[in-house]
Amino acid sequence: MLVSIVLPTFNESGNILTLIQEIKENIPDGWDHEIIVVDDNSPDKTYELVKNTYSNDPKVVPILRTTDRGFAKSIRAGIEKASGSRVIVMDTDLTHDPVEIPKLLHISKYYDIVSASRFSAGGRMQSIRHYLASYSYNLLIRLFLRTQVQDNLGGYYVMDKEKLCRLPFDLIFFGYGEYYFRLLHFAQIEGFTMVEIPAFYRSRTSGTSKSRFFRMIFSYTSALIKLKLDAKNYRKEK
Ligand SMILES: Nc1nc2c(ncn2[C@@H]2O[C@H](COP(=O)(O)OP(=O)(O)OP(=O)(O)O)[C@@H](O)[C@H]2O)c(=O)[nH]1
Ligand SMILES: [Mg+2]
Repeated sequence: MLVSIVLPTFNESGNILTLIQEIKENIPDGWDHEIIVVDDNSPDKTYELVKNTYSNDPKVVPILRTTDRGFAKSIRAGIEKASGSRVIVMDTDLTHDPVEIPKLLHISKYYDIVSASRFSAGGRMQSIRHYLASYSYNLLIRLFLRTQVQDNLGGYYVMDKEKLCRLPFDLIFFGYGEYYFRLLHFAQIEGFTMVEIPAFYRSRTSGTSKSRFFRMIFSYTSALIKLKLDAKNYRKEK
């Protein structure tokens, strides 16, 4: 079986090689892999670094995007390129630990989406401040969308590729981390099965964060409201 791991990068030259190495060490027996790095023309030359380091490894596939920069759009480009029966998506700042990959893949035999969650029992985050902020905002998402999922912003998951491609990409893959609650919401409408496994999210140690707290609160909240409307129209059209 082939798993495609999609890695969106922007200025992650200090993290990406370590991450690829850690991913390779955690691919379980019985699985083949491809690692798709989708870089948005990072000024720190992340794309060139990956391309040159892995020029002899066909399992590492760097993609360079030069227009329409964006986190969710990069993930979409990676998914569209993926040829595995499973797709794993993870951040590249080493917050998402590849040690979860064997568990994710194992459980993906039984569920359409398996999400690595900070908030299910046993899940944690290195940064308490970040944990509390995300936890509180997740309560709002859960109230609003009535989702059973505890971590709607984690963005570390595995999905069955064929099921994933049934989702309305144009209504999901834009903006930033809020794309993940859109994905989960449409997956719920489709009746896909999902489960969370507890995970520990590490703190970034190299490079800088691209997210801005107040901008995020504003854009995520408007995304929540718009999602309700989009999802209603989507249900009607089906
Ligand atoms: N391709 C691409 N990747 C991006 C873009 N913005 C962020 N990323 C990547 O998306 C992941 C998440 O970005 P972060 O800056 O860590 O944002 P965050 O996880 O919300 O914030 P932290 O609390 O700092 O971890 C990282 O792997 C980034 O390199 C973008 O515009 N394009
Ligand atoms: Mg991060």
